[in-house]
Amino acid sequence: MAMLVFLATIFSVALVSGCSQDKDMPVDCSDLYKSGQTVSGIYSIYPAGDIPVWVYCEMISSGKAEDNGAWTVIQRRMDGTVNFYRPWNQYKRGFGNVEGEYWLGLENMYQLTRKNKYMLRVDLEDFQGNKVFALYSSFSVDCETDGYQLHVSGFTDGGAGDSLSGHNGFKFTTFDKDQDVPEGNCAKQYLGAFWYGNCHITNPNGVYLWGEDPTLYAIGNVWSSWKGYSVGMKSISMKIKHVS
Ligand SMILES: [Ca+2]
Repeated sequence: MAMLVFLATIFSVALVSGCSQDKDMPVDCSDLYKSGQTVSGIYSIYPAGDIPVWVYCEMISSGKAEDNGAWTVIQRRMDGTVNFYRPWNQYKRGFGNVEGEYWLGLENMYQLTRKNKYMLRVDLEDFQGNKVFALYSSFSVDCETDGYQLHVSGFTDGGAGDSLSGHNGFKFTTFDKDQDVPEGNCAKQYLGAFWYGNCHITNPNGVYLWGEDPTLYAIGNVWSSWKGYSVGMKSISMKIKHVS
């Protein structure tokens, strides 16, 4: 029995990913763009240098400077087809459908942002077809043993207001891993998974609400600085761009 417990301990330790593995250069959508892949679509990238990860790349080469470049989509909701109420291991590894709704995975986000600087853009659309965005000049995620803590700063308003800076410095919480501020679990309370503080200003991985529902306060995929806590987004996507 003692040996079984010992083995189980070893096994659980081995499942936690390290913080500073030395691997090859990470490859993201920016690298693809530089190599001539200038069309938006699905590509495989190598955030950790060895294992391919499918991702949607938004390649934008016209318009304003803030739009241009190669954006690696790390989170996307668009039609409610994927369940985002999931456990820690799935948020760590990533899930969903890269052609539609998906989460790239916290470990991939950490691997991407630990070696290079990234900016973050959050695009939002409501069910009336209004589109806004929020831009952040710096985005990174710490390693798993640091709770995949979020670092986000440098807000520029694209009409959405700032619902994310208030999440800066918080660790990631799922229903089965509580790293938030309150005694309870914000993921359980608001049916999502996020860098919850006490608890949230935005809940992009919350329930797909299909619009406004005041009876379902703050559990939807809301961005409160734009539409409050009762209006779910038709689409929300988070994307990062390598900046030099
Ligand atoms: Ca808690």
